[in-house]
Amino acid sequence: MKDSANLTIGKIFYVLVFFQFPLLYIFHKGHTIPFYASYDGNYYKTLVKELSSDVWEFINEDQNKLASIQTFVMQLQSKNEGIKDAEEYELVKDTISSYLIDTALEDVTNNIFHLPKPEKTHDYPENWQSCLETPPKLRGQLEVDLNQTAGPKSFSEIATDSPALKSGGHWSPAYCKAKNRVAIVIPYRNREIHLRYFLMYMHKTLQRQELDYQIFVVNQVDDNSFNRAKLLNVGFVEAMKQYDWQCFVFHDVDLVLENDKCLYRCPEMPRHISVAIDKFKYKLLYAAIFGGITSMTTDQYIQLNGYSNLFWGWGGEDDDMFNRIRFANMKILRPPPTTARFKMIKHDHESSNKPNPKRFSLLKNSLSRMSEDGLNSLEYTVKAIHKFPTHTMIDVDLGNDGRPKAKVTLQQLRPQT
Ligand code: UD2
Ligand code: MN
Repeated sequence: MKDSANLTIGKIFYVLVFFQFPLLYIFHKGHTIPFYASYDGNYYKTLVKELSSDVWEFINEDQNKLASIQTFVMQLQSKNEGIKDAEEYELVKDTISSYLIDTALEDVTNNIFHLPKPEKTHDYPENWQSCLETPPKLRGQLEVDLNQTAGPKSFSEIATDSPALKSGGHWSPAYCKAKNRVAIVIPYRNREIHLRYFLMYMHKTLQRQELDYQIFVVNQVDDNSFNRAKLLNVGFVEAMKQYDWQCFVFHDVDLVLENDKCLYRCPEMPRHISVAIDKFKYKLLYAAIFGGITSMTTDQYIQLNGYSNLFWGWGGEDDDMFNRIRFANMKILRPPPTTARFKMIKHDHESSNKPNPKRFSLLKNSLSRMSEDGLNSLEYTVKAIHKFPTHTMIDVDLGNDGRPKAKVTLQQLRPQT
């Protein structure tokens, strides 16, 4: 035992000395920041190489951008004497960085997506009293059991429990003007049990929150890999065709809120809502997490050009949205973990939603894709819109031009009734 341990330590040492240390040395050397007493014509190249990989990709992709950065840097140069110290170096780097991000965002603004007019708008009487800031019927911590032997209630039982539901799973308070008109968008394929648990608990909760809300289930009916982010874009556009929503909550079907004091409203900045989940011991997985449940105002979503359409399979689409928000200089808010508590239904990953091997390379160019990959490049075919009593289900074909195929047949993907 002892000998083999020594041998292993020896091997590690060997690897470190002969491979790792020289590499570290070279790597370190290559990144030494040169300080110039005065500028020479090439210094911007060194600076630009120090920028984040997002920005770097962005420059590489667009020769016009490269030319405009050169001009921009020349202007900086003519105004200054030279880079005196590390602090100044960082300052110039930041200036170039924000210049680049601003140019990218200009593209987003130029390509802005135009929404269709909704079929119908809200019709509360003008003189109606607004609902209270703190809805009076909230209960706080709730009993949620996602593992019932008899399974969740049926769709018709759920509808019977909420008699005031209007067609398509729309509800609004009949006694005050809701503070927010909220579309809940669920990316979906073949998870009927999850959907029933979700509806069985969430309708009651959202009603106690006194929201004007509707549940949109966006059902991917083609046989390509699952594309959560593109489904969310489809949900956004299709919901906006129906009603003048102000606020969007993008919601995994397998999460159920355990405390109704966590209000599904849209505050002034994009929000990550699924802060504390039982599966992760009610702790945030990592600081930049933006998966699970998020909310954004209609305007914010348009400004961000929605989600990317290019993430086929599991993972990365949420981090890409995190990057977009960061680039747009928005902040991410989170409700307190004491109320933003969720239970997650236990599940495996579907073979039609395998981890996407391209997610890492896609995430390197979030910034350069932002202005052209999203709402303004969205293409899909709606196959059917079902206005069930408990929810609106939008069957959508996301397209199949060379996209990875799921390893299941279309028949298997159809929801069971
Ligand atoms: C995590 C994120 C999720 C998303 C995903 C990566 C949390 C809590 N969740 O979820 O938001 O970023 O990683 O893509 O951080 N779905 C179906 N049918 C399928 C596959 C997926 O309906 O065949 C829907 C469903 O709404 C599900 C969601 O997509 O909740 C996310 O998929 P998942 O639950 O399999 O992935 P998970 O739990 O790792
Ligand atoms: Mn899940």
